[in-house]
Amino acid sequence: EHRYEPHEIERKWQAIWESERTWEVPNEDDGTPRSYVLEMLPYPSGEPHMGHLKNYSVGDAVAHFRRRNGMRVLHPMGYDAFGLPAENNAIKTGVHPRKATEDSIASFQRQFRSWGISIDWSREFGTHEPRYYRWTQWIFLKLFERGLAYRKEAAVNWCPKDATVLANEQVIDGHCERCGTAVELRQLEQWFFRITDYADRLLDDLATIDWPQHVVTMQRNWIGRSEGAEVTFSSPETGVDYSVFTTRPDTLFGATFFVMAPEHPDVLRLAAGTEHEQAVRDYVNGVLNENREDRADTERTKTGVPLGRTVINPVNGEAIPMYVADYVLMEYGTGAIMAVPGHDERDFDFATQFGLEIRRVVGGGEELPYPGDGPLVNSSPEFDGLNNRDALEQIVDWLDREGKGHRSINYRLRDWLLSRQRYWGAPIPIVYCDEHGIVPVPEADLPVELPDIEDFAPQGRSPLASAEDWVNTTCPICGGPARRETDTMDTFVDSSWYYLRYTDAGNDDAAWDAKILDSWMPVDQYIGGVEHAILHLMYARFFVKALADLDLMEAQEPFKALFTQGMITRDGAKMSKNKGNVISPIGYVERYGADTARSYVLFIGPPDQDADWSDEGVEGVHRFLARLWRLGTDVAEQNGRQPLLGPLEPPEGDDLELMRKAHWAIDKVTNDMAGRFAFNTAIAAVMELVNEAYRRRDTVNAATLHFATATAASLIFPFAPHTAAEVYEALTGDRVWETHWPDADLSLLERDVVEIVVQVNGKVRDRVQAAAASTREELEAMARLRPNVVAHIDGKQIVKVVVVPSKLVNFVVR
Ligand code: ANZ
Repeated sequence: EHRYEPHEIERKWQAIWESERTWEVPNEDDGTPRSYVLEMLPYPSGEPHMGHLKNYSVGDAVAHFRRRNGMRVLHPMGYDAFGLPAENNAIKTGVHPRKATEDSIASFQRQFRSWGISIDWSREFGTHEPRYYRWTQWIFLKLFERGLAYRKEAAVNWCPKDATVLANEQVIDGHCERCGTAVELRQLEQWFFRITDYADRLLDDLATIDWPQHVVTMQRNWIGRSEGAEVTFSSPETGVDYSVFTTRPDTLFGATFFVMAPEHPDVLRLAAGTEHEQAVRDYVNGVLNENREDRADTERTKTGVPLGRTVINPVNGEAIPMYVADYVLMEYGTGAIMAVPGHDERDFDFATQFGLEIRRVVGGGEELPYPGDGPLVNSSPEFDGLNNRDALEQIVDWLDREGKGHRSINYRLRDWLLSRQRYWGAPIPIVYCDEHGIVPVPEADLPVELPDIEDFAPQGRSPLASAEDWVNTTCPICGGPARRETDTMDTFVDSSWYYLRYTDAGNDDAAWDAKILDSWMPVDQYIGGVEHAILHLMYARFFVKALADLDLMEAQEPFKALFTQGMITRDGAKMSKNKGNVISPIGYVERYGADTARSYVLFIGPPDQDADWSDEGVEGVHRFLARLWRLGTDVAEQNGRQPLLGPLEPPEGDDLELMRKAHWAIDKVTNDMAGRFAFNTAIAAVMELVNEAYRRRDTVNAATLHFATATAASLIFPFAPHTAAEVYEALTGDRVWETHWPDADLSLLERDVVEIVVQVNGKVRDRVQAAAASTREELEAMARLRPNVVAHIDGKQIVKVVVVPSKLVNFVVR
C-alpha cells in the first residue's frame, strides 16, 4: 500500500526547479506577453509567519496561473532589511543588526524554498546591501538635484523611547507606531521629500489604477484635498494682515471671532503689552507640553485665551476679537481661522464656552450650529436670499476684485520627513562644508557605506555621529574639511523603489536600464497587507511619478492592480506574541507538507477576508491531496503513462458525467482565477472533481478516469505545485507547468443548463436558465432576484418556498 509522502515529493520537485532555474525569466524580448506579479517584500525579523505564507501563496497562485496562460511572468523576491527592530535588538543583545538581519533572511530563504514558491532567485537582494543602497542614495541625489529633497528646520515628531524622528504617518493617535510611547515635538534640521508637489497627481491618478475601493478612499483621505478660499483679515492696530483658509467663504458675514494656533509665530508678539500677555504665555507653554493625542480629540472641552486684539472682517468691516486656542492647528491652512459659530461645530463650542456672539447666516435646519446649505441671511442686501453655494462663488469673486482674498486649495498631505537619527539605514549622501554648505556626494563616490560601529544606543543624535573617522571627510568641491550627514534614510525610502530594481537587479553600472525597466513596469498585480494602504503605497507612487518626471522611466504608477489579503486569526483574534496564540508555518509544513499548508491558507476563505485557523481544516485539505495522489498513482499503475487525450469516442453515461464534471471544474477554476482571487472556491471545485472521479472510478473507461485525474492535478497546480507535478508526471510523463492551462469544453457544459420555472402562488412569473447541478439554495436565491418576482412578492409575506431541483421554484405569499 502506497502512502502520500509529501516531503519526498516536495524535495524532488524543489531540486528540479532549483537546478533547472525553472522560474528565472530573461529580460530579452521573445514576443510573449509579460506579466509582473509581486508580493510586498518581507521585513526580515525572526522567522516567517502565517501572514507570509498566505501572502506568497496568493502571489504564487497568480504567477502560476498567468504562466500557464502563456505569459512570461516576473516573480522576484527581496528583503526590506534596514529598520528599527534589528537596531533595537542590537541595543538589547549586542548582536549587530546586520547579523540578526542576515540570519533572518537565511530563514526566509529556507522557508520560501521549502514552500516551493516559484521565485526568480537570480534577482534577489536585501535593501541593506551596498549594491542596492548605492542606488537608493543615487535616487536621493536625483531628487535633490530636482529640488524634491530639501532640508529645513521643523517641529518634528520625536519618539523619546526610540530617540528618533517619526513621519506623521508613523504617529498613531499621538503615539509611536512601533513602541507605543507618547510622541513629543522637537525643533530639528531635517530632510524632506517634496511629495506635496505631487498631491494632485497622486489624487487624480487613483482613477487610472485597479485598486480596492477602501484603499483608494484611504489614499484620498490622506491627501485630503479641500477647496476653498484664503481670506485676508487686517489688523490696523498692529499693522499686520492675517489670512485664513476657509472652505465656507459663504459664511463670512457670520465670522464673529478669529482664532490662532498656539504655535503661530505672532501669537506672543500680538499679546505683548496687553493685559492678556501673561495668560497667553502660560497658555501657549501649556499647549506645547500637551499630549498630542488629547489635542486631536474633538470631543473635549475647548480651551483658549483672548489676545486682546481685533482684526477687521473684510466683507463688513466689523472688528472681531482674536483668540489663541489649541483646536486650531499650525500645520493646516494658515494656522489661523475665522470662527463662524453659527455653522461650525468647533467654533460653536468655543463661542458657547466664552459667551461670544453666534450669528446665523445660512437659512435651514432647526438649530445652530447648522452645517448644511440654504439661502443666505443676515449677510448683505447683495447676497441675502442667494443659495449659499452660489453666494460662495460671488463672495470669492468680490474678495478677489477687492484684493482681499482668492480661491485656494489645501491638502492634508505633508512633505515626507525622511531623516532618521538611527544607525541601521542607508546613509544620506550629503556632506557639510563650511565654505560650500550642503554638498551632494558625487555619484562616482557612491555608495556612502554604513561604517561598522559598536554602540548603537541613540543619544538624541544619530549613533553614526560618534564614528569620527567616517564623519570627517573632505568637501567634494574644495577639498577642504567637511562632515558627513549622520542621519540615515527612513526605510520607506528603500521600499519605495525595490520593485524597479528587480527588473535589472544585476546592473552594476546603473540603477536600471530604462528599456528593460519599461518592458516590465508597471507591476501588473501587487499583493500585500492592507496595513500598507497609505504609507508604502503613497511613497512608491510618489517615487514613480518623480522618476518619470526625471525621464528615468515611463510608467506613471507603480502598481496597476492591487490585492490586499486578510489576516489569519485564531479564535477571531489577531495572532501576536503577547497573546501567545501564534502558530508558525514551519510546524505545519514539517507535519503535512508545504502543499497542504499553502492550499489550506487559500482554502480557508476568500483571501481578502480575515479567516480563522483550524487544525481540522488543515487535516481535511491534507486528506484531499492524499486522495488525489493515491488516485493518480492507482490510475498510472493500471494504465501506464499516456498523453492527456480524454476518451476518443463521444462519452456516454458515467463517462459523460465524469467528463462533464472535469470540464465544469476547468471552467470554474478558470473563472475563479481569471482576474479574481476566489481560490477557496477554485480548490473546492477540484475537490468535487476528485470525489466524482472516485465515485465513478469502477464504471468509467480508463481514458475518462485518466483525463479526470490528470485534469484535477493540472488545476490544483497553482496551489499544491509539488503534488500536482508528481501526479501529472505519473499519469502523462509531462511536466504540468510546461503545459498550457486546460480549456473547458463548453459544449459539454451547456447541456448541463436547465430551464427553471419561477412561480408566485402557482402563477408563472419568469423562467431562468440555471446549472442543472444548482442546489435548492442557489435556485431560490436566483429566483428571488428576478424583477418580476420581486414585483409580486414585494410587501407580502413569504410563507413557503417550494423548490423542485432542475424544474421549479414557487413562492407562496400572503
Ligand atoms: C469657516 C467655516 C465655516 C469653516 C463653516 C467650516 C465650516 P477641511 O474641510 O478639513 O479643509 N480650519 C482651517 N484651518 C484650520 C486649522 N489650521 N486648524 C483647525 N481648523 C482649521 O476644513 C477646513 C475648515 O477647517 C475651514 O473652513 C476652517 O473652518 C477650519 F461653517 O472656515 B472653516
